[in-house]
Amino acid sequence: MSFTLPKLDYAYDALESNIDARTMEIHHTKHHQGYVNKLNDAIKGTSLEGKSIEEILSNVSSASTAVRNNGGGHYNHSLFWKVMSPDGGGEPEGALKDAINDAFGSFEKFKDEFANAAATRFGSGWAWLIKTDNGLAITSTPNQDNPLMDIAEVKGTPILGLDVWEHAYYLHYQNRRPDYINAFFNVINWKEVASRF
Ligand code: MN3
Repeated sequence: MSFTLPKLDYAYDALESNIDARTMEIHHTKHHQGYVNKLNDAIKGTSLEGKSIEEILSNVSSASTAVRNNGGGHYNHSLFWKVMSPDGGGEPEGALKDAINDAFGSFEKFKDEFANAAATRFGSGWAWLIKTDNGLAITSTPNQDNPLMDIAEVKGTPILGLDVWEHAYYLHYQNRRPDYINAFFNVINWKEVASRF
């Protein structure tokens, strides 16, 4: 049993002009596929073979650097593709909306805090909206780490994640990470985020 690259629910050009087709195609077929391949190589013949990705990440401190980087890469990108949609954007509704208001005061304040976490993550990494025992929280992680990992500073279950590695935006946005972050809000699939919540 090994991990496989998930198919996208939409075409590579479906998120234009917020995220360009070439970036989506390279990101999915080269970067994410690379994490899948290297993760499978890293767990082959070890006690991690056959375990779920969540199980592996929850005890990643005892695993190799290759498992940490590529296991995180596989989980993070699998979530990332799902929380975007060509029909995305707007604002969450229902219980998720209430939880965002409880945690951050308003949707606008949530947006500002999430965008700030994404913009200020130095170098490569991710910004997250996570579910914790005390409600929702925003955090960020370096490289391919995530809040499911036992080594994470802030732990929780990711319900929204934004990839701020340059490979996620450089072709279209070059150094303008804040513009990419703003565009991401136009494609967030709030229905998917709500179902994970
Ligand atoms: Mn990426």
